[in-house]
Amino acid sequence: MKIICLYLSTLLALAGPPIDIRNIPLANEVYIVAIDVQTNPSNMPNSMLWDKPIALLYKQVGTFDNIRADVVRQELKTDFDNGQYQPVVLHAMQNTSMTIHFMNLIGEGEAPVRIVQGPVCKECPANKAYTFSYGQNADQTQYPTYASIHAHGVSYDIDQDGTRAGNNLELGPEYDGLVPPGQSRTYFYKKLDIPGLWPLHDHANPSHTVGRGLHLALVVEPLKPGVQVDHDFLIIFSDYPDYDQYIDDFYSGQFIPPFLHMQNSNVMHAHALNGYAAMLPPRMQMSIMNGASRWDPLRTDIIGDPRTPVYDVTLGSLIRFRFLSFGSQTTHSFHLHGHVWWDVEAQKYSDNIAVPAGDTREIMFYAGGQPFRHIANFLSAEASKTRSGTGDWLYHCHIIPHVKHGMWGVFRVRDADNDDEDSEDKPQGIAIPQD
Ligand SMILES: [Cu+2]
Repeated sequence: MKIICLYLSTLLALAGPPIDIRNIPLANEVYIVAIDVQTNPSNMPNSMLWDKPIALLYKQVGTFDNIRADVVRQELKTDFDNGQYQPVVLHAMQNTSMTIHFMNLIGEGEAPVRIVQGPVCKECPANKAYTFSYGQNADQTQYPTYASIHAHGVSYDIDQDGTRAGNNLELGPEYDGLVPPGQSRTYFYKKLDIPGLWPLHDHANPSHTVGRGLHLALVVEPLKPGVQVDHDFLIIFSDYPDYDQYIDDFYSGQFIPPFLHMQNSNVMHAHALNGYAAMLPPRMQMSIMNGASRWDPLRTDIIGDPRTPVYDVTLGSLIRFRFLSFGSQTTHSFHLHGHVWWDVEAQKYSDNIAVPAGDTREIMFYAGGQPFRHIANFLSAEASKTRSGTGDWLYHCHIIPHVKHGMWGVFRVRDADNDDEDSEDKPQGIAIPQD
């Protein structure tokens, strides 16, 4: 353990930054680009990858003047590598409008091309090389590079739908909500009439793009203010399909390269929270290398914090979590150890809430304490703040394989009055080297 501690300060794992909606300024006119970025959103060391996956991402920018695809691409890549990437979150008041100027930069500039060796599924012929490429020269029939923004929950006219469907195109080209590479258009949502959290995503080629990151969130604040919370956290669930080729066969204690297990293995997806996946197999391997056991992959003191969000909150603070799932294949869930909340939809207390794909949920509770409820059948306000107390409480999706594939993190409850115990000096372990 002492040896591990020597490496503390230089090898801290970079946890993804939590999204607190209270910190996102209100805006009713924004500029957003879509772009392809070759990056590694997991903690899988790059040496274990055939090639880094290509994420397809939105990025909010100040203006389209002098915008350069390669600059935007590099900024996103740097953010990802530094653990600073955040999905786009728009924030506006109820009954206002929203104007999104949208530019499709997918494939523009020095666009990445990704070669995948070997099959990605049992049905795929062995040794077939797959090429993902984007841009004007890409195979438009296989990987179209058109992009759009399709909004849930807001009021808009049919030509703002971001979707090519039915007879709409017969009305004219302006009714085509899709944007070719290098071009732009404006989406106008005339009224954000229903408060809450809404998903927005690409609808040009959603089966290819949404799982790879082409999604964002819109939070519409109610005109009548609700409960004042100390933190208003947002978690976006997603699952990158490009890790399918990595076999889930680490439990012998050694990672087996994927080309040795091309067929008949359980495939591994990267199940991500706010864009990052904290896969367990590399952490198990690192745990063993750091002198611990393969039962220790969740430990910060051995391997550092995960790349997924780590929530650092004070005991008794009132927390709202909002969830949005872009799961491409299944529902995800949020289970938090040591805490319960009132599940409005299920009309019961719960410590696990399912979030179906394309849907949203929200919960409220006191950190380390009781659930929050608008009725007075609980303990006094002060007493309700403590129930389980301080500590690093694990949170994770309760579809258990998704934990292994990255969908977990730490909800860190500190005692504000006890700085010694909760100091920053706790061991952080040796993080997984990215290369
Ligand atoms: Cu899940």
